[in-house]
Amino acid sequence: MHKTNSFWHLILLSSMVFLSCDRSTKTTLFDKLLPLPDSTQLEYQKMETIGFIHFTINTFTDKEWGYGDENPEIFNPKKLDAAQWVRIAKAGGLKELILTAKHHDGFCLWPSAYTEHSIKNSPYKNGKGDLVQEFVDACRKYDIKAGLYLSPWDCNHKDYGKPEYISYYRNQLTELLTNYGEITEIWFDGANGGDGFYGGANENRTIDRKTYYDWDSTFKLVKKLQPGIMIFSDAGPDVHWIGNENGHAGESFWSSINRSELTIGGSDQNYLNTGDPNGKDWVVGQCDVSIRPGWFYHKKEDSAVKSPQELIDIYYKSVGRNAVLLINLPPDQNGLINPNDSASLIAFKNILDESFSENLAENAVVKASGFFNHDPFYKPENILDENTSSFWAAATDTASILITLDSATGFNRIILQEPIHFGQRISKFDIKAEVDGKWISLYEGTTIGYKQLIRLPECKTEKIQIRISETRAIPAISFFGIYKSSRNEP
Ligand code: FUL
Repeated sequence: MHKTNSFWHLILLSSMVFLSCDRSTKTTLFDKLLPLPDSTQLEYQKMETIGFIHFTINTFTDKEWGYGDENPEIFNPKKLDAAQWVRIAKAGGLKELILTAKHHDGFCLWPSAYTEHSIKNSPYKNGKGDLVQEFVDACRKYDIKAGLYLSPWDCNHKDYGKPEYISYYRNQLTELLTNYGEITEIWFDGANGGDGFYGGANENRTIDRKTYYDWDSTFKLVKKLQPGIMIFSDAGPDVHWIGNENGHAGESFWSSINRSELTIGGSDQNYLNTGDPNGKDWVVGQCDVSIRPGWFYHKKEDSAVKSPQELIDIYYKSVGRNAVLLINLPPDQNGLINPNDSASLIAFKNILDESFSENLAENAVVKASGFFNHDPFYKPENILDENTSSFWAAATDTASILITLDSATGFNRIILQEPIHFGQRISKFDIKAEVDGKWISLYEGTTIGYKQLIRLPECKTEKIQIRISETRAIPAISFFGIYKSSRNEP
C-alpha cells in the first residue's frame, strides 16, 4: 500500500515539475488550482535588481518629455562610453540593463530605416553611430542582459493616432528585435497621447488605449522575433508595472493578477500595487524608480541623487516584497553616468552584501507541525538550504515551524521564501521569539512570495516560531534565514 502511494506520488510530482514549466497549465499541487510562473519568469524574478538607462535628446534639452520637434543636431555626447554604464551597473549588482531606444519624443538611438528623426542625422560619430548596437555590445562584453524600451507614444511621427503609425511602430520593433541579437526584455510604457509636433501638425492627439495598439498582435510579433523575451507593460503578459514610480510594491503583493482587468496606460494603480490573491494569471511585479528625481539627467539634480540608505529602503520595499527592482541611472550630456550616481549605487550594493553575508540559522534544528504525506522530500530542514527548489510543505492548510538555534543569537533581518514554482500560497503569518522564557511577537505579515525581507530591532533568542495562519493552499517554504546587519536603522 505504502509503495503504491509513493509510486503515484512520484508520478504526480514529476508531472507537476513538468507542468510547472508551462505557465498556461494549472497544477493540482496537493489540493488546489493555482497560477504558476513559467521558467523564464522564475529566472527573471531571481535577478532581483535590474537597471534602466534613460538617455536621448531630452538629455540635451534638459527636459523630461520632448515635444517631438527637437533638432537631431543637438544630440552629441562627446565622451559616451556604454561600457562605463555596464561596469557601474554590474558593480551595483544589476543583472540586466534596459535602454530607452526611443522615448516619447520619437528620436531613435539607432539608425532606423523608417525615419529621419534619429541618431543618423546627429553629429554623433558623424551620423554613423548606433547606440543600440554600442549598448548591446557592452552588455555582451560584461555578461549582463540587454533590454530595450520603445515608447508606444511618438510625438514626432506624423501618423501618430492613425493606423499607419502601428505599422511604423511594428517595423521599428522588428528592427530592434531582429538586428541586435538576444534582447531579454521589451518595455512598453503606459504614457500615451498628448501635445506634440506630429510632423508639424502641432496639436493634441489622443488614442483609445484599449484598441489603438492591438497589443495582442504586437505581443505575438515580439515573441515570434524573440521567443525568450520578457514583455513588460501595465498589463504584462510577463512582467507588470507596480503602479507607482517610487519603487514600492504593496505590503501585500501577489504575483497573481487578472490580466483581463488591466489596460496599458489605464489600469487601477492600487490593483497593480497589490496583485490579486484570486488572480488567474502569474505576472511578475516590477518596481521602477530613478536614482534621481527625474528619469533623464539634469545637472541641477546632481545634489539630489538618492542616498545608499534611500536605495536600501526601496530594496526592502520592492525585492523584499516579492517584486523585481528596476533602478534608473541616467547618463549626462557627455554620455557618462555621474560619479554621484555610481557612488550611491555601489555603496547600496555594499550595504546589502554586508547585511546578508552570514545566515545565522544555517545550522539550526527545524521542526514543523507536520509535513506533506510524511514524505522526507518535504521535510522541514529543507528551509535552511539556499536551494529554492527544495522546500518544506505542510500537511494541512495552516501550520507552524519551530527553529532552534545552536545558542542565543542576535539578529535584525529575516529572509523568508516560498517555492513559487508551485505557486504563491501564504496570505498570513507571524513570527515569534522566545526571550527570557516568554514568547514575544517579532513580526506579523501577509504575503511572502519569491522573497520577503523583514527588518527588526535586534532580537537575541535561541528559539523562533513561524505560524502560518491563512493560506490559499497547503503552505510551503523554501528558505528561512536570519542575519545581523551592522545597520540597526530600519
Ligand atoms: C513613464 C515615462 O513617461 C517617463 O518618462 C519614464 O520613461 C518612465 C519610466 O515611464 O511613463
